[in-house]
Amino acid sequence: MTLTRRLALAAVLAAPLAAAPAMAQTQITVQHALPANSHTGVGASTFGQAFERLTNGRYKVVIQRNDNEREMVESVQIGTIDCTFTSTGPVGNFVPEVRLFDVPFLFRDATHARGVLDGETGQQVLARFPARGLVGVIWIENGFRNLTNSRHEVRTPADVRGLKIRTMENQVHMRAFTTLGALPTPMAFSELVPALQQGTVDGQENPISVIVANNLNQVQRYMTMTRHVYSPQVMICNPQTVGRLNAADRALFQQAAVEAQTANRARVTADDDAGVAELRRRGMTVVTEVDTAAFQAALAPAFAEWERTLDAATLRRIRDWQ
Ligand code: EAX
Repeated sequence: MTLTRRLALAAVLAAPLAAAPAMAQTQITVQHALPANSHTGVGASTFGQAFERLTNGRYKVVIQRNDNEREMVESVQIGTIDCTFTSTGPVGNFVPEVRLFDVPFLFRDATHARGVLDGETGQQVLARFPARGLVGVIWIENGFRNLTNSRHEVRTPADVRGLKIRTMENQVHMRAFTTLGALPTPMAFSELVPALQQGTVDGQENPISVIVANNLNQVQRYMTMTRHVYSPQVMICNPQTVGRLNAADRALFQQAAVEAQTANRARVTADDDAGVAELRRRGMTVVTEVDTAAFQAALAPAFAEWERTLDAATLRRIRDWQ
């Protein structure tokens, strides 16, 4: 069902009465969160266009939006959709090794993060997906996350204390906010805007790319450039979907994924470059001066815990990456 083979309508209409080889077209359904005009939407549509082009239309890629990332991963696992482009937010609940990359202040900058994910460590973590009934195809990204809220300017860790913050359904992020004295409330992205409107939570944290694409400035007054954690995204597919591709098509599939990665990262970089000015233009108060060392120091008990509960050797290898 996930990979429906159907006769292309054009081939049927054009077919002469005598038997002619009809072009069989295979459909692949890809879901992603966020609007089409966002880094994630651009990544997914680039993948779709590239794979259709590279296979001369033997495949049709259908792109759908779904702002519940846990649900998308579950759908890929059971095979009701073929692939998803998702943040790692909920993915550690399926593939625990992914949690390594959710540790705050682990990556210095985008070059560091992209280098680690495209290198040996990133590939080793993708290799853990099949044991969980998933295929990790390629790392794409959300970017560095920043804190927004509707109460007051946040400059120091003390300013975070007592804020009700929506987090993703992610143990590592929740632990970080608890350690800072905030009250983390995990929920799907689809529930975020209503929760901010109703005041169920005071704030949230997301990369500029997400804040701009979803107009979160309409429900949040203050943003602080905490860049407290790099937020990877990953393209995940159903094992049977990938397994049905022959070797040549598998290579084209990967090539299309690389094109998606390039487009996605370029958009995140552009959004980050233009984002502060854009959000100020939309009326947000943006704090750019942040005492990063103070936030890192405030997280010391959580870092000590992650050294014990996550793979300490790999964390060290990631930090040492040059
Ligand atoms: O993947 O849930 C989140 O905050 C994510 O960053 C967002 O949906 C994009």
